[in-house]
Amino acid sequence: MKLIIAIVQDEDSAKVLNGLMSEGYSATKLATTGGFLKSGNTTLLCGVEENRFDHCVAIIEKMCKSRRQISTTPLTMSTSIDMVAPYPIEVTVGGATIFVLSVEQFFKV
Ligand code: 2BA
Repeated sequence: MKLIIAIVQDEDSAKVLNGLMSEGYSATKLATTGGFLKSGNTTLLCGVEENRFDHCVAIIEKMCKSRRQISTTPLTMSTSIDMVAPYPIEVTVGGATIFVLSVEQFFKV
């Protein structure tokens, strides 16, 4: 069994979950925050048997879009006095960021 940890954008999370549920997968949704943009995203935990792994990842890939976002990350300027100025930068976020772990044991009690 594999554990898929998928970080997706909030806008895509309902579609991904519906896609997974309708194909018989189980998933857990966590409300998370991206370290760079400091804005909300969604982390999905999904345990799948190895023979269904590719199918499960394909559903996540299909339902997630990449989007451009503007971040106003504070930029510290070194002058005689330290100044922090907002500096807009554009980044591309997602589709999905996926980590895959091998599961040693899985059971319910
Ligand atoms: P955030 O950390 O908010 O990052 C949002 C987007 O900002 C990233 O999109 C990337 O395009 C950009 N970005 C992130 N860190 C950057 C940096 N140090 N310098 C310049 N640009 C940077 P994605 O790569 O698609 O990541 C989307 C979200 O997935 C991230 O949100 C984070 O929550 C998670 N993530 C991505 N890579 C990760 C990793 N290696 N470990 C843990 N979480 C990760």
